[in-house]
Amino acid sequence: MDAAAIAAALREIAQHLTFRGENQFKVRAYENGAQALESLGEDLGKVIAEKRLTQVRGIGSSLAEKIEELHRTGATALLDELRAGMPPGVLEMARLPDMGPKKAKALHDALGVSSVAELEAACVAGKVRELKGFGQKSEDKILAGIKRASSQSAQGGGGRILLSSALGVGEPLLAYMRAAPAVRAADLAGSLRRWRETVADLDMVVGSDDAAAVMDHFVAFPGVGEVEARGDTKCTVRMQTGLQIDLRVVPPGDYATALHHFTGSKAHHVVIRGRARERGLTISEWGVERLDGSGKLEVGSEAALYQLLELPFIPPELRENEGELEAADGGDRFEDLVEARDVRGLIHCHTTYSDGKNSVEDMARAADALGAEYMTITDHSPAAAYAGGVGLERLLQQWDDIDRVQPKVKVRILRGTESDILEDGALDYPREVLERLDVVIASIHSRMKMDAEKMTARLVAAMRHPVFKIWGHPLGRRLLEREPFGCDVEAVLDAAAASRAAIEINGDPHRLDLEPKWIRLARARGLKFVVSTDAHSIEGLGYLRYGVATARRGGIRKSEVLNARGVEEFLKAVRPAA
Ligand code: DGT
Ligand code: CA
Ligand code: CA
Ligand code: ZN
Repeated sequence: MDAAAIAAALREIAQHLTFRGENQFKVRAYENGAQALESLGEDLGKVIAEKRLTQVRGIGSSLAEKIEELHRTGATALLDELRAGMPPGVLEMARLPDMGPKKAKALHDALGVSSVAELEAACVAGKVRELKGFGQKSEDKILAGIKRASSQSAQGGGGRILLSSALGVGEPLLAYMRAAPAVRAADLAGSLRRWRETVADLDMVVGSDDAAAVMDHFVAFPGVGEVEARGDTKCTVRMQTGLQIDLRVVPPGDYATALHHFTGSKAHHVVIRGRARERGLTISEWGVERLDGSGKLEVGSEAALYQLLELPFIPPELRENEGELEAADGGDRFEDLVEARDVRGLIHCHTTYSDGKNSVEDMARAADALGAEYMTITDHSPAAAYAGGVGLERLLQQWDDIDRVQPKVKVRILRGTESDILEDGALDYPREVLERLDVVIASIHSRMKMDAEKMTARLVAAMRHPVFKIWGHPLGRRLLEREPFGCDVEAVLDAAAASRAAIEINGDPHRLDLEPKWIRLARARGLKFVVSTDAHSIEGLGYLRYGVATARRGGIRKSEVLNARGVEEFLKAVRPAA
């Protein structure tokens, strides 16, 4: 079995374990292992042979054993046993949107359906609506979900991977390519350069006078499995993990226009090309030409390209035709979009007090090394028991710990919590405890499947609490795993605006929540934001860049980001007792 197939097997194990209601840490361990394999970037066989598997981040010793077994024999007893207990078709049902293991199992038990096709037939025959706890509405929803899933797989939607996994391959590849003597300029392009949350493949553009030499170097990149196509200017390879990489090599003079073309998006290009024609120009992947046939224009940069169209430079994160061109027409220059260097405080950090991997001291030292002015220690509250929610006594201990560590570091350590928004909209911890904290992030971690009306009421009620200051990972999505939960987002944003709560832009690459389309509506209401890491380890502090990119995609300006301000101003805006 190759790395991609083993990753799929590990994900299947994770789904079975979820199905069985096993401990979330165990489930997460398999998911992390799968992700580690997908972004391995080198030959798995070699890693195993050199006994380096446990050195890969996300792979512990027991997981390493299973991976070796799968690699060697193509099977593992655990998965065989799990499959015997649960037909694969039912697992597939569980993967439908809004379904999940519990519902799939209930349908399997009640109707005897063991595949998506059988489930669809049962819905069409009206059998689901007759079941206790289901009804007409859920029957319609299931049918809609089946439709959505099948159209997604028709578009190859199943093949997308997380941005962070793609960067795990793309960044080493970029460094490798730039080191080649024939390479004059190189960049990653496509959805990755636009910082989309998931990508289908990697795209790279290289400027060079010697395309053959560039391609020879490219196909020798460690981890390349197959060369799928190779021409004079284009080359496509597939990594052993299954990830496809498209390379385009152009003469250095064409570099800017080629990079622009391969950055996309297609939707942005459609509008840009229309504007070019209005100005007597035509833009294609080959460059910019005059419509009168007088030849190609020299375009030295993307900014110059936009200038030809009387537009300001539009940052790649915004190139989706989701309002950026209208904004430009309205006079927006996009110059003050938030940048990583604007961020002064690392927000939403977990420690070993709850489910983090590192101590308060380790996290603070790491924040120092990153040059942060302040950080918030915001571990889980007691209701999040599965994540080691911190009881009152331990919370007091943590405050002592912070006092002990503070003199040793430059970064100002703020006391906080990630307080669970309970089912009725109450916040976890008594109010007098919350008021003694510097920062409260309020998030939902449980009961995410309540109907949209109830969820809206729950959130609106939570936002009425005077201590509600930051709405953590707002819609609870987990990319490629879980849809955002249903609620009337606009009504909730109205409530946030009324209570002057800030919106978190969560940088965990599995979340990237709130997403750009809602960020734009939040901005329109004058809401403020915190760009967070949701770090559960020292490495997790590096998630800031994903938060910043997501904020930029939503058009967020430096002035709208509370943690781009000094600590006193930040506290004035978020302190629960203020
Ligand atoms: P992905 O790969 O689905 O995550 O998204 P992209 O945007 O990376 O799409 P991809 O890899 O198919 O193409 C990379 C860029 O190349 C795309 O953003 C724009 C450009 N491009 C590719 N095909 C076309 C096309 O048919 N028309 C236009 N105008 N541009 C294209
Ligand atoms: Ca792509
Ligand atoms: Ca591509
Ligand atoms: Zn959380």
